[in-house]
Amino acid sequence: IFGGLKVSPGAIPWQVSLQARPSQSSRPFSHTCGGVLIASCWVLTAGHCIEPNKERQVVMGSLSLDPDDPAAQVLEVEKAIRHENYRETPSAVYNDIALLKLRGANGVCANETQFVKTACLPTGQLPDGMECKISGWGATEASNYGSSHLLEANVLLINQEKCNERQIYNRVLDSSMLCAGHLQGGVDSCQGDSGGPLTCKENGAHVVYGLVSWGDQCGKKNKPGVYARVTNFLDWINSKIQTSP
Ligand code: 4AZ
Repeated sequence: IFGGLKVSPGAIPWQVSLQARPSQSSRPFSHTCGGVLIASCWVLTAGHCIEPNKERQVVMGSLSLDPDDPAAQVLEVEKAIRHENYRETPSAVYNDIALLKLRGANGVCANETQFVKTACLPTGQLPDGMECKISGWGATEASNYGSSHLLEANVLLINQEKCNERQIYNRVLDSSMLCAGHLQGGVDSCQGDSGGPLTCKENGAHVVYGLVSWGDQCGKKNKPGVYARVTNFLDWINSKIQTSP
């Protein structure tokens, strides 16, 4: 997160760290992306966070990602489901969404605590200009290597036609994306935040309105962050969760 502040314990309890290592290796898992807990056994993340031939785990409840943190919960990923129409081109990433099914017993995976809770799914579009929140352990204005403490920042929802103007993203955005940030620059998501939450308040509930997806670098003027537009994928999410054995 560029231009962020440290998150207080329990303030963003749906934030997870998606960690990966090559399959069949005994190497330690390392943070690769963010994610959002939406049910005890389900995490939303970005499609581009799902590389093949990886073993994955998620860590939640810990701001420092220290596995010895007594509040940390570490869960194995049983299955990763990337959107069928996920597509990467040199100019954009389309349908950049995936679901992770966690391994558990009897429908229980993550345990709800003060530090681990689910975010709600949105029910409709929210207004341009609304203030929402992003968070992650990704790169900062001070370090390309990311932050050891979870950071957050406030961003504004940006009108889609405005964000598609020539001096911004020049017509590459489609309905699977939304822009949020500050057109003057300075506050933004960045590499390593991908898949993590853009949450907004809808009728008093925290809803995951976007997932960190891409952008032209980080924190630049007229280059706001681009997020997967979760309202575009509600049927997809519900169908995958319902039909998963
Ligand atoms: C990335 O490289 C990335 N400023 C993520 C988010 C943004 C830019 C790049 C948005 O994963």
